[in-house]
Amino acid sequence: MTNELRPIPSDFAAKALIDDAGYLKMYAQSVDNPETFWGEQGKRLDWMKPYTRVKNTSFEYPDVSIKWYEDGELNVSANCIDRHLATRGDQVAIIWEGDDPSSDKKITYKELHEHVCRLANVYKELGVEKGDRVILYMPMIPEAAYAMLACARIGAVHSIVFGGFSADALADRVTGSQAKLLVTTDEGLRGGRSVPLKANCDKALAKVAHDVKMVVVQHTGGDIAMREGLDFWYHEQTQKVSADCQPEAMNAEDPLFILYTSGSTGMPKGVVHTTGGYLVYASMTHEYVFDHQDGDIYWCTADVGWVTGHSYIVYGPLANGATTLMFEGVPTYPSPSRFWDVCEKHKVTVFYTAPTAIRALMGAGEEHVKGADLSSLRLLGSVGEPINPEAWKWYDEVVGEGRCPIVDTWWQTETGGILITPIPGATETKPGSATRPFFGVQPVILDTEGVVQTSVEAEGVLCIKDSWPGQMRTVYGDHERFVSTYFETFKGYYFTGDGCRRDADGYYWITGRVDDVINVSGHRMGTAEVESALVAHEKVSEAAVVGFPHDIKGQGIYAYVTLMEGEEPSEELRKELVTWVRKEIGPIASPDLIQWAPGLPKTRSGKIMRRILRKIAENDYDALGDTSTLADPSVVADLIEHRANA
Ligand code: 6R9
Repeated sequence: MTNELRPIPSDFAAKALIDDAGYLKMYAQSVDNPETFWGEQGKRLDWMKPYTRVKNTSFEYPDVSIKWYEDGELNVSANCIDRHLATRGDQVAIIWEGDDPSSDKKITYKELHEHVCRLANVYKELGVEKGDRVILYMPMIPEAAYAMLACARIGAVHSIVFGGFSADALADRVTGSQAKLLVTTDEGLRGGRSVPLKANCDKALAKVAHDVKMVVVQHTGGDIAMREGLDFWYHEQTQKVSADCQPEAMNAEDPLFILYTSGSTGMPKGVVHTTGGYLVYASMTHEYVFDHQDGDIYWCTADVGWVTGHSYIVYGPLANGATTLMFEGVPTYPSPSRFWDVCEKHKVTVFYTAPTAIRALMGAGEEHVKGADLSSLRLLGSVGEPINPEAWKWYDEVVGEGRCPIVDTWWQTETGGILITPIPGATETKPGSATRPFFGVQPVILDTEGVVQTSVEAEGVLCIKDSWPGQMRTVYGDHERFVSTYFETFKGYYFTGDGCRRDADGYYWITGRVDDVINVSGHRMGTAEVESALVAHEKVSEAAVVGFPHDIKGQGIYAYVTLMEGEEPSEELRKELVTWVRKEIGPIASPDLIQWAPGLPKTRSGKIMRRILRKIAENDYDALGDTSTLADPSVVADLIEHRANA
């Protein structure tokens, strides 16, 4: 890892929002006097009823409680749309670029207002009320943003299920949230292939006990079944209602959305974000991290099914009156030039993507970048997993032509917005480091015993001391799980689940998860989830899943499978299990490698020793460590001998 500081490109620095002295001054204010600092920042939004109390938070186990702006009232959709109408009504709010390079459209703030109001009125007609949950199962089309904002407008709580998740995973989330309504499309389109979203919804609802209505956007025109009296076409219903809908006054602490994410144990948990603090934080981070200025064409390539899409495609940019680009397709269709062609076509100025995409495009060759005119670009961002220095340098030199700062932004579904990141006009960067904390964020490194590391250079687990406004408030329906997952291990701190190193300059380097969560192409996957999908198959007796280094995906999924008595391993069964996991969870959970394991290394008390399984998957046999506590040490030799290979 290189330690050399990269200076801020001078043309960028000359026009940037703040410089290093500005950052240091604001950072000091933010931690010395959070009440005043966040009280001021709250004013970036329009409030229907002003707040008088800014911060009321405690990380003290077990009485964890997080409230920001708690007596204020506001509406998120009014802040993302209505307040811009007077000054930016005819400015483009959303640029949509379809999967097919010949399809695109532009939606102004005025048009956005009408679309969102109409859909909000449709929701109301279908019986959706303040506080009700609405599930969105959508491709990357503008209607996905309308559907989110329409929920916010009437105070309904949206929960987006990524379009790549299976019908079974969707059913779990519909039941878990007791949603009244599902919003979807006939089909999605990705890389020229259609994705049967409505058909998946039909399959999912067959497993759901309560009645759920559907609003269906006609996107591809594909053939689908509509249930009489329960399924409604978006284009028909929105024409029947008024184009105006008064935004509901919401308390700052009313929930805005639920987003399911994988954890180290059990099934995915519903992360709950609320209204006021979340939007203040999404707006502020979008402005400072992306140096947002009038005239920017901002493109975040994430999917709205992930938190990055929530905070940095929709809520942050629109709260700031930005022009945000939404892309339906994939980086490699119709060719590996697609990202760069889109940058040229729409004159993108700020580009935010994931290391996995950078590595894949780097592998495709420089010529795909060189063919496009990227002179509009001025800032590049990265998110989702640690970016390896080689990919960082390629991004810097080949895409950014040495002219664009790179912001490597570390954050999580739980944090609502970016916590550790360079501020592009202020922070000199180092390839592979997320650098310094954002305003109000106090990172702390602890050793595994929970001792705070006070020296500048330190390594351990990453925790955060004290709250920031964008923080999640609870796990939907299970506050105890929230408290025990994030606040029990290291008392008094928010535990991130990530390992981290702090160097002599005080820069933070995220080293990856320290729990049983793996990061596949920037997507979080709980090993427990994949294991429980595998053991649900009738021929599987036991399964243990770990991550292993993968050139493009960052981590791949390695599964050790023990079969039921009498079952024989075969290539056919291997394929069957992969298909099975795709059906249970979705393609992103497909095991890359399956090893048939007659036995798994266990302690005498029956606990699977994952440390050993990880080392075997990583091909790192010298570091197996102590195996003497195993109930049967001979299983290790067998596993090593039969290690699976790609
Ligand atoms: C925003 C998002 C969160 C986990 C997180 C960490 C990893 C995200 C990173 C990064 C190193 C970065 N992660 N950004 N690791 N450098 N810049 O990705 O949320 O899907 O919840 O994942 O992703 O391990 O804990 P989420």
